[in-house]
Amino acid sequence: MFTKILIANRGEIALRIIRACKEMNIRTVAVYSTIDKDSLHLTFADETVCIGGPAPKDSYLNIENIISAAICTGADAIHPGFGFLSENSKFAHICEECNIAFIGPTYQMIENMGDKAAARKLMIEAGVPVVPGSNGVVCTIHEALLVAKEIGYPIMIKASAGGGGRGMRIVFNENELEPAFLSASEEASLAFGDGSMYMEKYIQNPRHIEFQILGDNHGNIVHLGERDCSMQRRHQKVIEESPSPFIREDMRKEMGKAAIKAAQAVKYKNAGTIEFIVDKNNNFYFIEMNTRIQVEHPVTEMVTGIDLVKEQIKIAMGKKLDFTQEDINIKGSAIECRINAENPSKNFRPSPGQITAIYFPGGKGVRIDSHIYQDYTIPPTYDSMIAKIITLGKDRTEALSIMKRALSETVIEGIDNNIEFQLDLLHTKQFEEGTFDTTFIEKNLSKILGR
Ligand code: MV4
Repeated sequence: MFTKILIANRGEIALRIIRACKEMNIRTVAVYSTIDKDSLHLTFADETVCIGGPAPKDSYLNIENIISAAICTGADAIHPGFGFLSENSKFAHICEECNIAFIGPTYQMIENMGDKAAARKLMIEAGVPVVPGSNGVVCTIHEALLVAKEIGYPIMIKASAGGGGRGMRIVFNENELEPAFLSASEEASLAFGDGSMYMEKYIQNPRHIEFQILGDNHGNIVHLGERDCSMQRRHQKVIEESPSPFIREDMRKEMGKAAIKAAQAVKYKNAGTIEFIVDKNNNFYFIEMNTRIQVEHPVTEMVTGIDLVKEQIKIAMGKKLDFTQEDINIKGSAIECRINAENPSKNFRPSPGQITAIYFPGGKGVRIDSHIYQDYTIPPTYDSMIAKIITLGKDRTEALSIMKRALSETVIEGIDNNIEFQLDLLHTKQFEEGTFDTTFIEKNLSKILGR
């Protein structure tokens, strides 16, 4: 049993984790950078430790300082949240060696799934549908040309060490292949210290559907349904929802089975996400696995009633899952809108600064996950997400009407934000009908902004 958990993160996810700990009677240690000295996660935690300067590499990415803070405060475990060190296998390994539980999968799993070409190869071997493409890494131009000839253009070249849209190139014909391969590999070398590339057929206008997985240390693995994350801009999700408006029950069953198979193939432990892309003909393909709790986890919590962060902690303590796949029921429909300090009409330019007035909505079916408060100053140093507004309705129509009502009640003054943009998105025909894909915002930006 853990008696004290250190939260190696900041912002709303740090609050989210502290809240779970409090309800479980576990003491908490908040760590912070100097620029976060007035952050709410410090107020909520039992103890606080400053771990360095504002730059992530000096604090939230500083492994030595975080481990020292854990040892000094006698923490049994570290919850990494998302971003920062959450998918850093070296960090997870060091925690293990220091006898501090890392609340997440083993460092080997993080490493295996972080290598996207290796993950793809593993899924092919496990019989999980993947996009037609290379069997693992492609080492030479010669090999790349052969693979491309076999699967047909357009193709996508992806960095093994990339993920989340980084280090990718679309190639439309043979002439483009060599320069694209070389420049992408060069870029990946510089960015990730690893220039390995793999290839996939390019799926046009895909939808992004991900399955939430939980696995315990006793071999039990369940899925908690899907999240539709197709409403995104430049690989940043903007609205997420569960269930997906376009997936029918038979397809959900089939994708859920594939997601479980994928997680079983790596004997997955703790919370994870299997990402699929879905094409126009409803073919689905595994693309990546995320080995962390995700920003959009609340929509799954709303429709399943399961507290994912508490489950993560219980799993890390060695407890068995106390429900089976049959026990999991998806009830109602949940939508999450990410509220960012940014100006959508100025190319989504970040808008840090002081919040001068704030009012968050309430009422039936509304959940707010946020760390901001009156007079808080949003630092320019980190992500611009300042709140998540999540609504739950008996069906999608109700969840949507609650969201429109909730967003229209919200007041955030002193900084620019994307609330009006979110309202405009919710009122588009494509969102109302659930017919959007991952290219929707980029293709319709001027229309959405001009509403
Ligand atoms: C693709 C694809 C089309 N074909 N792979 C982008 C993020 C990364 N997780 C994978 N991504 C994509 N991979 C093939 N073979 C299109 C995307 C993609 C995308 C995927 C999910 C959500 C949003 C996206 C936006 C643009 C491109």
